[in-house]
Amino acid sequence: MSHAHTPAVFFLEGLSDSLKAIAEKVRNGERITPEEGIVLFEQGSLGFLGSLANVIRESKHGHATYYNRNFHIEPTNVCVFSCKFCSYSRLYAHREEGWELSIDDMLNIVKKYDGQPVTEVHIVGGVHPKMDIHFFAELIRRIRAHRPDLHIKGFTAVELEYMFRKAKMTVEEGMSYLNQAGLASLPGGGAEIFAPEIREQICADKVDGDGWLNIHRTAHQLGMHSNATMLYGHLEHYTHRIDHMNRLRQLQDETGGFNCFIPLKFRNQDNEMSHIAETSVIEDMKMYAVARIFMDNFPHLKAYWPMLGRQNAQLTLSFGVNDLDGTIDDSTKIYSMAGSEEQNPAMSTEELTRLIRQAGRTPVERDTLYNVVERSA
Ligand code: V47
Ligand code: SF4
Repeated sequence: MSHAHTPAVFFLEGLSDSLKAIAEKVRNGERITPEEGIVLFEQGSLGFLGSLANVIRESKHGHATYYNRNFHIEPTNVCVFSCKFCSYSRLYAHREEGWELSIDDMLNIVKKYDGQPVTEVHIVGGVHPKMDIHFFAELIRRIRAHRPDLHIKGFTAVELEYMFRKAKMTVEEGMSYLNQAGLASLPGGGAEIFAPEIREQICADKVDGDGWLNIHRTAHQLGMHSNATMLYGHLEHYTHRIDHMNRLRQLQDETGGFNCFIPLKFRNQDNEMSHIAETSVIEDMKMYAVARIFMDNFPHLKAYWPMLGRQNAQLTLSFGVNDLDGTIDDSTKIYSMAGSEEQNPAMSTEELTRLIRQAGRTPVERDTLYNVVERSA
């Protein structure tokens, strides 16, 4: 008997009743509860989780694996906050190691891509006490005037909360001001772990979980889209991961404004949490799979390859991931400083698409909003 569109049942043999019940729900396209999410983390084998995640991935996207031609701008590495996992934060105390770019400097970066087929600029950096909302609105207006077709995705909720507070603007006022200047989407950073008992230990002084969610809610209400991340593999327990994903799932039910979820593996080099061992590749793949199973209303699951390295990124494509982000220019320093696999996180489109094909998937170029980009050869 063949089931072309249902998962093979061989992996159900020998499973606990609760895992069988979860597999049945997934097969019927039903949502799993937070308690079931924890059971998956605690009891699900790598093979079981991968099979379930893959069923969902293929029913949503088939073999399509998205990538994006983008580049990053980091306006500064100076930061008023002191997240313990961040290899940047100490730089505020060592200002001589810090940099800050002027609007002209940043426009020159944009101009380097004139005539090149990039569709997105991703702007994200530290939280500099002197770079205010008007500075960034001007930057956005100048980028838009120079290259109107470029989608401007910028500023984590952490940067935004600080900008709005300094300018004495409400979240609504600040967000619509930047949106009118030309900010089109928000990246997913700064989410870390929402649960206060963990957040207080790893990034006590920046925006809290509710504040992060409220900034994304407000952006969605203005018609903007955004991403969401989760920093895992440090002090948190499975319950905190599920709580984090559950809060995102609830907001997504409310607004539908999230494009993708990006689990970020904690990397331990050169920061105040270096004593914490990094998670294994097996744990990483389980994380992606559970995310794909739990986050049923998130269209896309992204693996950020500069953090994982090329080979592990390839592996995620069998554990629910359908997006490998972009072909990023080498200006992305935050990750190489934290000890990520890729000291030079730039990959040509040819290399990225080859990697996707080698994993048995089909590369598809997308824009920020996941419209397929057709190019004549
Ligand atoms: O919020 C900082 C993380 C994030 C470390 O939306 C670390 O498309 C691991 O969110 N180990 C910022 N992670 C980056 C980010 C992002 C990246 C790519 C694409 C998108 C998107 C968003 O980087 C921070 C923090 O969670 N981070 N230090 C570290 N040692
Ligand atoms: Fe600053 Fe972001 Fe690093 Fe935290 S993670 S210290 S907010 S740059």
